[in-house]
Amino acid sequence: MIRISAVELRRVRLPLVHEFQTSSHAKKSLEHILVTLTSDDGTAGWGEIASPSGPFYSAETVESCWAVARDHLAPLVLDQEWDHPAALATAMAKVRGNQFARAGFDMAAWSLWSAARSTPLAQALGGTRREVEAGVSLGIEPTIDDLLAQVAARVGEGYRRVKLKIAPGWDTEPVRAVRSAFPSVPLHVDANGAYTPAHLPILKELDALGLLMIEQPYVPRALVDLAELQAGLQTPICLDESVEEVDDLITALRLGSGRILNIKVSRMGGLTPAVRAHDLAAEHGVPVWCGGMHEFGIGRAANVALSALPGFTLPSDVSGSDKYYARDVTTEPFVAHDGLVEVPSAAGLGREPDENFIVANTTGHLRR
Ligand code: OSB
Ligand code: MG
Repeated sequence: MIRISAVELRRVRLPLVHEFQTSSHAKKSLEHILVTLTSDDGTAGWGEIASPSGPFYSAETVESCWAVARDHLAPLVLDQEWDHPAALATAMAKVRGNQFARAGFDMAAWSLWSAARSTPLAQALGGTRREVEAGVSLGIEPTIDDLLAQVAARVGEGYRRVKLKIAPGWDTEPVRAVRSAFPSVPLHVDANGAYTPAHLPILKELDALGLLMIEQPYVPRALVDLAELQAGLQTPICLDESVEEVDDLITALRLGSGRILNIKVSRMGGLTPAVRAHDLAAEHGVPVWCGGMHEFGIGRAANVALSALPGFTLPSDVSGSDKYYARDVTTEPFVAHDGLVEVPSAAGLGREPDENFIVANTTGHLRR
């Protein structure tokens, strides 16, 4: 049995190398919370709470995550004995919602558990790949020329597919421009819930552009409307914000609200539910890929390990660290070569936190 004797939370702020804008929010820097769980025998596990600062992607914020982590998750984890991360995740599921906050703790539990068993995290999760295919997610740019320059740079670096953020007013025109400049690049769009059934004519135009998928066209809970939309489109709908719980996926599969699933460790509350979503999607023949929240190296290690599972048959949003940060929180960054990211083969997370760099960028710290 494992017993956690210390929990540490650190808020760390890093500037993005390139400002990122979606239909729901814009950001120049990120503040994520690093979670360290230390067991009785001194083994440490690291996790990352990757919530955006404002409640525009999900209901969570850095402040809400900090409060829930400090007042609910840390005491709960210090009180438990567990033999597998799934057992701790079951205990933490007493906390409703707050997936980003729970994900940081669940990730740290998996990291600790796999390190204690001298097993690479990917293998502990059931991963089978040695490298994963990386796609890139491009924000809304000031002009179409700026967007084309971004696409050219990323395609030049070898990324396997390009995802474009869209919003009403920034959709068919930029997508057509990218499509005609890069006719053979696998392309998909992500609306972050910005459209409604009233926008059907635009969605039909996008449907004719040969996209891999249209990600989250409607608001998260519009599962019935999404099913109606999917029935009238050739292009698969990919669900992101709609699936916060495995039960949301059960509903979406029953209704036919989409044909592809973006699994985000953060959005679903950790690696434990992410693996369950992967297994359920696989049973239904639904391809999955791993989405990102601009994670630092700790959360990125979890994303890369998860992407090694067999159902992740589409390129994931696991770009190299350099696409986001001049310097990462791990001593070794993640690197994409020819659109592939190597799955760490060392025990545990496979990346070491760069403690000096973390301390230098810490904006808040607590130990329990
Ligand atoms: O919808 O996938 C999204 C970033 C912030 C909020 C929402 C999303 C994203 C991304 C980032 O697309 C992808 C990445 O981490 O590379
Ligand atoms: Mg998305």
